[in-house]
Amino acid sequence: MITRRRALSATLATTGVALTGAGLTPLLAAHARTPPATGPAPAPAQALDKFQRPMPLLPVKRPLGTNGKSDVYVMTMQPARAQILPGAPTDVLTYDGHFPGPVIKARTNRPVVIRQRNRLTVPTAVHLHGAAVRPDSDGDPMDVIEPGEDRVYHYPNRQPHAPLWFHDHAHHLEAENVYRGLSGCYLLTDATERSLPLPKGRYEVVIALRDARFDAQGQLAYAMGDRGRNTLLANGVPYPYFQVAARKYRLRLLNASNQRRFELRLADGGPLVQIGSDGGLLTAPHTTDRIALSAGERADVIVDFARYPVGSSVVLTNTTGSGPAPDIGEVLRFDVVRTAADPSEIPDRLRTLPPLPRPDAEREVVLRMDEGGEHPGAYIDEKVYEPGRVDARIKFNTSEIWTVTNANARAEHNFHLHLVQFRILDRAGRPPEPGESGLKDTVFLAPGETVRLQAVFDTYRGHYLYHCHMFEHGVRGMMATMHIR
Ligand SMILES: [Cu+2]
Repeated sequence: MITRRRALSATLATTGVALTGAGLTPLLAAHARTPPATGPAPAPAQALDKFQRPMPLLPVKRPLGTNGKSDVYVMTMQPARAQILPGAPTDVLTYDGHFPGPVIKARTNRPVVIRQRNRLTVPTAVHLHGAAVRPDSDGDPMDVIEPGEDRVYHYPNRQPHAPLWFHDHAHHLEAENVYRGLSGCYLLTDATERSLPLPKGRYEVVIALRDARFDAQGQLAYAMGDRGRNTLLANGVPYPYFQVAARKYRLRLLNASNQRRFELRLADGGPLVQIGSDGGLLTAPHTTDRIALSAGERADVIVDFARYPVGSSVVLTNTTGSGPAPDIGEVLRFDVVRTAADPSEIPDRLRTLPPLPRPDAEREVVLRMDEGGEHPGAYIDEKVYEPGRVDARIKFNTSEIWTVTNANARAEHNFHLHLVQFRILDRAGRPPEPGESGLKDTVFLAPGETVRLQAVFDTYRGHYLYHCHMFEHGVRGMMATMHIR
């Protein structure tokens, strides 16, 4: 570990990134080939004509083969140029050349093995968000793949179906690495999910949402904590349209933004039926007019476009977050272009969840960051993340209740536990909303808010992270380590 850490420190030194969270000075990493901004001022997002390009379907990655009982993949992290804006292509960092990355489809109890080849100029670490994996496959921030090296990650998939996603987690580099493109979806399915008559095939669509800021040359502009990322992308395209049939669709939504939270609605206030969240299906469908997604969260939503006449459109809107409404108020447009048979149904009961055991321990976690200042510190329990320091000691095969508080008056946070899917017991003293009553791995915390959650630590022992999933808060220090033993 010391050797790796020394190696990473050396790399970080050459890229101009300091190793301490509080005094972190973000400088352009070696891979950032963004030319100096000598042209006209960056075009505001509203200058982009909306709904001009189709939303692409994300490519599904095929396994190279099977190794006994595992699906074996080889994936290459490589620079690429993506046609995101009209005009010049944008330099991005990718898994396999795709922006955003490809989708991996996995099955419960069928392991996946991925050889990740780092052909970038920066260290990387791949974290499968929401998965229970051994520590050496969890993408620990200090356990990096150096440029030019390969690393094999083992994903046992011994957990129920869930919409997982993978992204970079290299210490102090993850925020910029993910921003430049290092994220992808990983859909884990099982017999429970497959037995349901939900929309499938072409009527099940992954939509990865995020924000970005582009400079005058059409390059991704990165600055820590930038609140000016006002261009919204769906599957890598700004403000696309998506042609649908007048029938039910299952939308697998991911918020892959560094910091931005979305509150998604149909422009006509039409119903959204939420059937799942981070850890898979809810126990029962929940009809709402609003889906809130903080950075890293997922939602599984049915929209019935049979409500709309063929030839009409409905815009998916966003009603929260920083930025001018013309930029951030609309996400994509659904165009209803044809009729189609619809044998799909939304069952009244989707799954059962095991009752929570009696807790063995309780602990409190406080998230806080400095509000204001050029390089605000960010803390868990008033401490900046220190690799190797154990902040929470947990007995294997026990269950704990964590009371997590956002101690800020203005800043939003969220909270992500590696390794486990947890249940939310209450939010601000009230039972969780139906949309967050299932299995979760990331939970939003409004300023001043407290959430109590319960997790069972019965899969793997070792060191795992817990942190704010607003990447730039994590980079500034809002991360900690739990040791399960
Ligand atoms: Cu935060």
